[in-house]
Amino acid sequence: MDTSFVKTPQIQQLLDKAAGLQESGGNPRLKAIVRDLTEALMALIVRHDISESEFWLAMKFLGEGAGEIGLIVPGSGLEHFLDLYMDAKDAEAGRSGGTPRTIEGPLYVADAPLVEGNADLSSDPDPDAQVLHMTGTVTGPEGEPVGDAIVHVWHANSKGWYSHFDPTGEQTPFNNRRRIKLAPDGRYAFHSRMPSGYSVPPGGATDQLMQALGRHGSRPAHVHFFIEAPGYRTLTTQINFGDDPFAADDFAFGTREGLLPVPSRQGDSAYIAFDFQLQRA
Ligand code: MBD
Ligand code: FE
Repeated sequence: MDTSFVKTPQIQQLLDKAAGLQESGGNPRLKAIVRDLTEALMALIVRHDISESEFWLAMKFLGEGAGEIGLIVPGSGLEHFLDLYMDAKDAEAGRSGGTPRTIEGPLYVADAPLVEGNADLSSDPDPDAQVLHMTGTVTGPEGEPVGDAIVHVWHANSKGWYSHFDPTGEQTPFNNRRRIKLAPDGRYAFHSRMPSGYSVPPGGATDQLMQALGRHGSRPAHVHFFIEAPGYRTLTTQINFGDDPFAADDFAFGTREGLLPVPSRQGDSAYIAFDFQLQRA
């Protein structure tokens, strides 16, 4: 996008004054960013010849959609852009390898129960769902087991709802959320009830935006992870189920090559073996 537009002296003056550049107080980095953000928005108005009614429609959308900003950000691709930007900076710094990072999303909750051994993530029965058994290792760059890792894991229930964010109010706090402390061999194992894919709230701001773009607001079934261990870089990632109809069409752009295992489904159970590799800090 060409962000240049004809800036008259009045517009320059307006930009500088509005960003506080003529004041000695305030935060210099923020001033510079606010100035450039405002200029970029002005350029957008000019480039698309945005009318007043379109402008105010956009402001209304931002105001009323603020409660769904956590969905609008991944839906817009911006959250995945942060992954790509971090990847590019890593490549430039000669850092590579390990399990790919991908978006956190808006539904993590800190301080989940800390458990050890073969962990049961479920606090609620969810009786119609298959049982998911997930196992694997956490290793470092040389394949060494990372024994003192903590694996934060969180996922939806079989209706696609996350505990703490379930509009039906049916879930126990921290259902399908745990922090798993690994044994010295770097192996993890947990079981829970199979999650379903997630869709944005019908009629909400994100849904309206997706419809206006001719898109949908659905994600494949997936499981989120943070993996932290002393001396290693914390990994934010997730697996998406490779056999989900949305596996190749995730509205949040959270699916990535190498993060799409296909569960082995056998009767009431489904199995996923997945190994994580961390980078050194
Ligand atoms: C999710 O479960 C999610 O992971 C993201 C990124 C957005 C919406 C719901
Ligand atoms: Fe999610």
